[in-house]
Amino acid sequence: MFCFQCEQTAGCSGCTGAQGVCGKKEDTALLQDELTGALIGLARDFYGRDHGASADRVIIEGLFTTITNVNFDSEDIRRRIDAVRAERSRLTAAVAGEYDMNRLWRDDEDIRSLKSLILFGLRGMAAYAYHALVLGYTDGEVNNFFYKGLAVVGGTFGMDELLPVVMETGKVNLKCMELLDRANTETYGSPVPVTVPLTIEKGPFIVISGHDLRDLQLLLEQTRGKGINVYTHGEMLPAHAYPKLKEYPQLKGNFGTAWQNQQKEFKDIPAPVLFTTNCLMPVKDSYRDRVFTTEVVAYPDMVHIDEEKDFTPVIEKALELGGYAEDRVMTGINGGTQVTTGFAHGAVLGAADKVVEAVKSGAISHFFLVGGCDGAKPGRNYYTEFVKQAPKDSMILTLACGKYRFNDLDLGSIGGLPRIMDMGQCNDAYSAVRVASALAEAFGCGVNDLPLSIVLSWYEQKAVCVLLSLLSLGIKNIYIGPTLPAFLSQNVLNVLVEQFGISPISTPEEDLKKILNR
Ligand code: SF4
Ligand code: SF3
Repeated sequence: MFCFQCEQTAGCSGCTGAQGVCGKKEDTALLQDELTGALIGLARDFYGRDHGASADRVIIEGLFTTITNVNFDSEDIRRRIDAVRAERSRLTAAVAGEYDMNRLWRDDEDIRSLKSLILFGLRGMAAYAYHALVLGYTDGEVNNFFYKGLAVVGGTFGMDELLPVVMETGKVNLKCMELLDRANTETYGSPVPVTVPLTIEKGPFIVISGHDLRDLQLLLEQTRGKGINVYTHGEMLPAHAYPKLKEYPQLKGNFGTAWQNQQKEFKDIPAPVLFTTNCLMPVKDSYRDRVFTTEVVAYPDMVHIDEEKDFTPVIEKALELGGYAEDRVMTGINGGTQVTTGFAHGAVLGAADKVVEAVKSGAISHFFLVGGCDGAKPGRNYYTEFVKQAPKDSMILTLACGKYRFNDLDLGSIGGLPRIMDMGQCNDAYSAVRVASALAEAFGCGVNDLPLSIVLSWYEQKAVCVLLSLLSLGIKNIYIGPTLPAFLSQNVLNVLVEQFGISPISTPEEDLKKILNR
């Protein structure tokens, strides 16, 4: 096997051998390559031609399946490969062959680097397109681009031809995040700031993890009046802010911290855990009888909830396990007992006058967007330290699961606004873009001229597409860590440094000094 798509890749260069660092086994990795090669074949057939909604869905699901920590189930991936082939032969006599991913992995390193940016970006974007799709929202431009992007990955192109497609991936992903924002806010209302307790009340409960709001809503419907409480985990936390979700009284709070702590936090948990997306880690024996998956998430021998969305097995498990006997006060990484969320574009722009006034009066000196994925590497303390050391008159905007490093800190407020504002999931980077553009407009300058710095943490492929979206907007001087992607070749990195001023993180002290003296 060869895989280097995520931040924890072996030796910062690539996972090979019998198993990846994430626990993905070689046979699963090879099947994921086969699935991707089959998708490229389908895309080559249909790029620029009429393709129906079912082909779109096969592509979106197939790409989503191969994101890090989503699907460990070879059987399931085999079924998906069959589905791609069936779709192809249903639509046409296959014109182009399937693609052998080894050609990509063995390609010239600059070509491989640019194609990887496109492919991994498409995988991240597919997850967002999927969440929008299940709420009934699709976009022709977004769907068409999956075909174009995949066809390009399977084609023969030089650096000059690939670079614009890399940027286009970012541009189209912005559109896709906007689509998902519309799907989420039109379905569940515009997020409002809320305080979310970390205490787990006594009695039966269910923990739901991942990004899919629709799964949460269906679960809340089915647990109505059953005496079962529901707690979010990981990227599901921002769901508390959506008016139509927060009105369910049994949606009580948030369990645990970011994904990489799950094997510790789920040990002997007296409740089932439902995974709607990444990040699922290899399941330990201490809780393997209580892990449920749905959507494209799968793990061998775990109960999978199919498209009918009958959550009865999860509900029965919650009743059987019974939860804690007494309320249990839990804390975040820094000892806080509650967190806040809901500062999406609607809420922040609703307070735009206050924000602009605070900047003009000098009460706010700087905005930092510190967010992205969390992960297990020790270097990620950087983000906690960065936020702690940021000047007291600066605001911290955050999003995605990286926020668990510091979201339980009480850093006070400025002009009635809390200094840490959680904008939501990784896809809510769209909110950050909206807020940045509105500020730029209010101050009559460009986004790069704002007192705003972006400090990203990355782990998997959604972070790749979000980064490409920010670059496609011309946003410069982004800091990225904890390490640079293994799939950036030196030449491609040079382009990103020259054109966009991308920097790897160093130490919080040094980076803050650089940023504030700029
Ligand atoms: Fe390795 Fe990451 Fe690929 Fe898993 S997803 S095999 S950890 S590079
Ligand atoms: Fe986290 Fe897996 Fe990326 Fe949506 S849940 S951000 S790592």
